[in-house]
Amino acid sequence: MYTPIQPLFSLFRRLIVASGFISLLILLSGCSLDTRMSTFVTKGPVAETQYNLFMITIWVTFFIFLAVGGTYLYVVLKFRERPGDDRPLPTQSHGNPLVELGLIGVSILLLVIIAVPTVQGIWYTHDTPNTEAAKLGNWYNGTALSEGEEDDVLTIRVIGYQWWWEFEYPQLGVTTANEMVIPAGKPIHIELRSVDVIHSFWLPRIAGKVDLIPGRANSMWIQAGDDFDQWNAKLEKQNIDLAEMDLQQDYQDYLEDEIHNYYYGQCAEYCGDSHARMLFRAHVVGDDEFSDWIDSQKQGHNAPDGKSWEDWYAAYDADPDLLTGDINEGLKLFIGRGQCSGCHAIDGNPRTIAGVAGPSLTNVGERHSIAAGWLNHRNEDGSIDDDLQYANFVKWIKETDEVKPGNLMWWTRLGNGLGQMKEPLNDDEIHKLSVFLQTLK
Ligand code: HEC
Ligand SMILES: [Cu+2]
Repeated sequence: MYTPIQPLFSLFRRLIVASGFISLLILLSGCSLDTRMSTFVTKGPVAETQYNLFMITIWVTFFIFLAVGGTYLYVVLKFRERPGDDRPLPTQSHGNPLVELGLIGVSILLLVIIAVPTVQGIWYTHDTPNTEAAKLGNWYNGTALSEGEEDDVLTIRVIGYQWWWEFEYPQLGVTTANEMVIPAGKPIHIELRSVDVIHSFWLPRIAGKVDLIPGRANSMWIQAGDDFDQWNAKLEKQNIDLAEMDLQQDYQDYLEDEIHNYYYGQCAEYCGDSHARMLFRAHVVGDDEFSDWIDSQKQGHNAPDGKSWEDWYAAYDADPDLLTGDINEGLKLFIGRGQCSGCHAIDGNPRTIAGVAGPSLTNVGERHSIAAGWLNHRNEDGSIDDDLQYANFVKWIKETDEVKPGNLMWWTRLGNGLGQMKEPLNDDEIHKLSVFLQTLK
């Protein structure tokens, strides 16, 4: 006997096969969760808390999916009409207090299961922990710490610009751009500001995103890797015989092997033309390396040829033509015809601006990328590929507008952007500027 239901069933069957296939594809495409911007392989307590909450939610919703979908499938298959079937329609009923109250009860229970860790997670990720070990005075061993800030945790002020990032370390008096250097295993307080539009700070492996909103001070905290107590607590849970171990040494090994690394971040809120090219990096290092980096950053740069800045500028003011060689020529272009120093600070050099029209170029030769992470010159082993770095500087100065469409080094209201130059920089000048920039380390 033909019923109009039958074609529906064969459609249904085909749909099941197709969706099974698609699910398999999705599963396979997700095989590698361990990518550099994965939120599944977390490196630190904030990201871990967020990951755990995500998994709890996934399991609860998966359970609901199975329960509802399973019941549905069971009923549809079991009570479907078969050929030659002449069972009468079952008695129709409506309303069953027991079932309805039961379902309400189960729904509330499931929501509570999600709500409790959510609220706990919100509390935990809101306030930067100020543990004894995290206090600046207890681990920072360089010379830059301001007085009276020994008991504070490290603060980094992150300022969003279209389409790059500024990182200020107010307690240590250092400013850098696009690549932040942070110590492993320490909570770090992050202040988020924006000078133009809304951006969003996102370092997937270390912490979820928080927006930078103009006229508003947002904050969050991040931490790369566990601190000693967190690490220790995890070992205890695994019932490892701690007496056998040199705990301090093993903790240091854990930081070095698993946490010290180069992490990839990204602006996660659409902010205009080059939003997709507004990346950043976090270089996670040990206490000593961090302290050395701060000191070198603070010291800034010397003049070329081992001169003091006083001598170099005296020579420059007397007769710039006597300062020869690519590096001198590059610096002359930087403060002269190129107008670079009108937008870029290089700490140490007294005639670069202290303003912030563009990223600080102090130690730009040490960064593993330029143009806010868009042009990379980092080797697998963490060193810098010098040839590539040179090529990237050339490319950036020469084709600024093509590398990052709309960027403010090219198009600027100040009228001194590279796109407004009457006579554009020629290849020889770009070569000299690039050689000079490479010496900034
Ligand atoms: C009108 C201001 C302005 C001028 C003039 C200017 N820049 Fe820039 N510069 C910027 C801005 C803004 C950025 C960030 C662009 C971006 O990533 O969106 C930048 C980025 C850079 C970067 C990449 C830094 C990093 O770490 O990502 C380098 C290198 C650089 N400029 C070099 C130069 C040189 C060399 C000159 C002179 C020939 C110059 N700039 C002139 C504003 C300026
Ligand atoms: Cu953006």
